[in-house]
Amino acid sequence: MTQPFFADIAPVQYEGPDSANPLAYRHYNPDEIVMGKRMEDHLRFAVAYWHSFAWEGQDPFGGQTFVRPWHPQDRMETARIKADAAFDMFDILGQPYFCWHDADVRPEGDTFAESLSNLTAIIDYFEEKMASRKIKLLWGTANMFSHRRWMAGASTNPDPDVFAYAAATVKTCMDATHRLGGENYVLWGGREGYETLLNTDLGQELDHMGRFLNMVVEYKHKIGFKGTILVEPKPQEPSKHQYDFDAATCIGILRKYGLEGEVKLNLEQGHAILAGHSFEHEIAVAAAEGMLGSIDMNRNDYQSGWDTDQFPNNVPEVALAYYHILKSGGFTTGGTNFDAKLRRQSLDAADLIAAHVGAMDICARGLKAAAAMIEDGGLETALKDRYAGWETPAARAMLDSDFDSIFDRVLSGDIAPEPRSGRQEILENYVNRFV
Ligand code: XLS
Ligand code: NI
Ligand code: NI
Repeated sequence: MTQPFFADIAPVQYEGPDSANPLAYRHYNPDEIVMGKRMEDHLRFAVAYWHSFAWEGQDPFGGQTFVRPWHPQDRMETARIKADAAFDMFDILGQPYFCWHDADVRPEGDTFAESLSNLTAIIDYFEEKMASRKIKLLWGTANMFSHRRWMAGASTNPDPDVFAYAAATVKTCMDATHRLGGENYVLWGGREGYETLLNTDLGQELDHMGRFLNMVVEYKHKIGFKGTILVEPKPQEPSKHQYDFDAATCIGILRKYGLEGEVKLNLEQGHAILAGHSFEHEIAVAAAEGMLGSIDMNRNDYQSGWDTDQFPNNVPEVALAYYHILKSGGFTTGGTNFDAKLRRQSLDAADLIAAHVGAMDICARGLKAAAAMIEDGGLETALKDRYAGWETPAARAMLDSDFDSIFDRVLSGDIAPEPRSGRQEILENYVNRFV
């Protein structure tokens, strides 16, 4: 341990399902083989620097509740203490990845140049720490939503100076991600949207966002970054309306600006819920388009209607998410990033460890259930059966015909639709056998 914060917490071990130790893995067993692959390599867990180390416990009605050795976070000295604590936690959890925003890891400078030199110094520090560990960077990203300069958006800001600042910021964050061997680069447009159409030219803002995303891709190729560029959909919050509303909307935007072969999606459970979807819906939409990149695993409160970013705690839901991930071939450069934060009363270092341990166990159970469903094949068989009618030559030929010839067949009496059960409850009961 380099810092006293986690001093009395030992590295977390797999102890099996019967262990009563609150800081042991009961299901996450990195070396266990699931569908021919190590569990660690399936799940590819990442810790999110922002929620675990940068967030101080504020909510809309109250300020800081956490008191950490790295507070206040406005100095390089405390940024290093924060990094020490973060890497101590990575050593305790043993998860293979982490993720950051520039603003999480370095203090804001008085000028762009000063912010950059702070970032560079911290990236040097990370590089040093990573050299002696197996921890890797899943993704880096730029925080272009907290500072007041971003209040009307980053690439969609009506002020071209802010667009310029955003471009320069993303360049530095891509450079830093590339230097650390990051496997993806994420763009989440929290303020790429609007508060009111009364002051917003929606079409122009979208064109600027499309051009900006193309610049990201051009720069990726220029520097030889081999990772995946990911866009993270969210319907609203902080903006009243965000352009990257959900997976389907993002796919439309990416196609419109010619980026479908270059950019994939990072899907988050809480954002799916905010958009009125289930997590597996978002994953299945992206997978159907070959654009499933990575996931931000968390859980939104189903009553409060805002982005509560809780740690996952629902095996059936997580199992269905991994079912669609496995069905699409599993992660390549992506992984499971815990974009999740403690409740603001959870003050202790042990709370932070327990939150991740529980979440990793929930995901491991979900993965095992998903793999068992795939190996059993029950859902796949039911799906094939439901669409079996399309296997007949007449049905297939219909797709290459036209309305008139279809009309003739229907009129001649050849076609007589017989409604069939969708068997939803039977299928739900089937899933419940595995979770
Ligand atoms: C916020 C987003 C954010 C992104 C990274 O709701 O989930 O944390 O994942 O900017
Ligand atoms: Ni989020
Ligand atoms: Ni997220």
